[in-house]
Amino acid sequence: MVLSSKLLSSVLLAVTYASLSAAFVANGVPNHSTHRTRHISRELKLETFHPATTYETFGHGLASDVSLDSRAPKDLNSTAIAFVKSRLGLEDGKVAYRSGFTDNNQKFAYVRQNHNGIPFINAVANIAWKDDKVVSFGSSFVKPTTIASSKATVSASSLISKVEEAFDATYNGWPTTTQYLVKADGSAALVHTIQVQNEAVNSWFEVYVDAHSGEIVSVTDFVAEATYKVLPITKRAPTEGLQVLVDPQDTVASPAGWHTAGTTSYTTTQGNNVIAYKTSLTGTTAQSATGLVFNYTYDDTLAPTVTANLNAARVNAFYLINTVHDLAYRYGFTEASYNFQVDNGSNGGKGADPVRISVQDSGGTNNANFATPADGQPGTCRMYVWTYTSVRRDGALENDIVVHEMTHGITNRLTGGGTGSCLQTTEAGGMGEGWSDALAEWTEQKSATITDYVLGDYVTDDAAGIRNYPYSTSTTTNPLKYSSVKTLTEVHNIGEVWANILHNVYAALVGKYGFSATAKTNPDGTEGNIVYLHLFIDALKLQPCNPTMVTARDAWIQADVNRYAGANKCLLWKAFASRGLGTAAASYVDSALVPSGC
Ligand SMILES: *[C@@H]1O[C@H](CO)[C@@H](O)[C@H](O)[C@H]1NC(C)=O
Ligand SMILES: *[C@@H]1O[C@H](CO)[C@@H](O)[C@H](O)[C@H]1NC(C)=O
Ligand SMILES: *[C@@H]1O[C@H](CO)[C@@H](O)[C@H](O)[C@H]1NC(C)=O
Ligand SMILES: *[C@H]1O[C@H](CO)[C@@H](O)[C@H](O)[C@H]1NC(C)=O
Ligand SMILES: [Zn+2]
Repeated sequence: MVLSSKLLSSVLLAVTYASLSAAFVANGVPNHSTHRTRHISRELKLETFHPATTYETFGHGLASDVSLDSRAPKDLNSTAIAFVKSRLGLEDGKVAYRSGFTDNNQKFAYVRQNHNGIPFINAVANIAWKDDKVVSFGSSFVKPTTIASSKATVSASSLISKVEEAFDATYNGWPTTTQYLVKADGSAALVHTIQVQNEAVNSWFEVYVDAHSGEIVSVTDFVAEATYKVLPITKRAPTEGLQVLVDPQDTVASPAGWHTAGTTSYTTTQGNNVIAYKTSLTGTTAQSATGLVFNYTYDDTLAPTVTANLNAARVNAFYLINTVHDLAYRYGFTEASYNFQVDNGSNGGKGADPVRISVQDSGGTNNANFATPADGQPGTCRMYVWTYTSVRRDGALENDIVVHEMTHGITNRLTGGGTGSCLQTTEAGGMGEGWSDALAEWTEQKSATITDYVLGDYVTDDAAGIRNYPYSTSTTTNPLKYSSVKTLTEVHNIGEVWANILHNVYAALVGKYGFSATAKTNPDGTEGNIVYLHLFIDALKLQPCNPTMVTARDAWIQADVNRYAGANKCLLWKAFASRGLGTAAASYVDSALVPSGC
């Protein structure tokens, strides 16, 4: 017979049963400890829910005066059930034993919540004993607000084809089961579990379908997550520290993930959007462990070419090009608008054109470049090693350089309809350099604070970076104006004028509307950095072939009319005019004028 401390159980009950409301979505942001959003496809997004877990540890073991049941469990099954019933104050039949094992002087048991003989999928508990004393107890048991009838009204077999279609996968024959699933609203649904797989894209799901309504309610994704040790895109250089990122892919932009192109899956730095290699296209980096783990440590005291560093460089380049692919996709650089993908599904545009990024390319030093042929032919990016330091530095490890290069692909494809031939004049080519710096700057922002921006400072080991002035809202720090172009001939120098104008547009928008930290994957917000990137991408599509700063400015103003009903007209004009691109600007003569009414 199990004796429990009434006081202790009621405290535990309060903790355990209060968890459901605390676990709800706060301020529209799903709680990471209980929720996970899974984008299955562009059409299907599931919010999966796991009730909050309480966990207690008891040092050398629960004292026998707290619970007699902490003593030697001979039969794990009945002892575990008795302990949980006692601990949580539950009636008979509410706890079902699942499994357990003994390891020397330790024992482990795993139980599930139960109702009418049907176990719960996501309300579970685990108990551990050492020397036959309970040493820990974890529980996600809940008190559901409502419990569906335990007798299914829709059969599992009648739901299989619906699940296959929704998940683009095939039922794998594993026997279906019927269980309870606690939902985020606190109710317990009766669900059928149906397993589907798609070998081609390496997907394998257990899908939970309501056994009364037939609605798909949740899913377990069995496939290991992809893991990359990289320099996160908001950082600039390895001095800020590489990090292990898990599943950074955005499956709205890359529905099959980053390692599947059409019907072919890879375990290397190759996929639908990019192939990162050295010397030849087969010179990719393989996963360092199964399950798409790319865990290579970069040691910047060693040459870039040592094996681990080369692998880290290819992984970083792969990660960055994919990340820019995904974020640009969210803002409208899609298959139909001539992006870079092997397989473009049925979304228009031409396929067979991923970005090929050649890391530590032997064709040069101290630079990088990006060749953009028309839609349907791969873009080719070459990253070089930089020789300014005694241990040489790798451009693929300075994020702003890789993002700068990838942006050439975006601007060349979006201007003039995917031909890759519409940024050819000196001025348009210069603006191409400017957009590339501006997008690199955008990706590295972390807050609404506007700071001056320098790029290329790691590879050159020079705080001033590779441009003549930092991008700045201060005319003292950066004196460049539209009229500066008159005396400039080199495209990067001209680009600095444009990038600095865009820096001022960015500052004005973020100053007015604030900053979204989730802008890379959520383009729906009203924050300034989101508005900026929408106008940036929209204007590229609107502007003429071989634009000038004047016509590109007009495209921004038009993009704002199209997307925001002109809400930012005066803000934009003022920002452009502050650097000489006012209404009367022409032939590299500045104008500070703004339209009447501004
Ligand atoms: C998330 O849920 C846990 C468990 O209920 C709770 O402790 C935590 O405060 C929640 N976090 C947020 C940000 O709401
Ligand atoms: C646990 O014990 C109960 C009651 O004896 C039994 O019905 C059940 O099958 C056992 N479960 C396992 C997993 O051994
Ligand atoms: C990555 O590798 C290091 C050893 O180099 C190891 O300590 C770490 O656990 C690994 N991380 C992952 C996520 O594989
Ligand atoms: C997209 O790319 C695929 C693969 O190259 C091709 O089969 C398809 O015809 C292309 N166009 C459309 C509209 O999907
Ligand atoms: Zn460039």
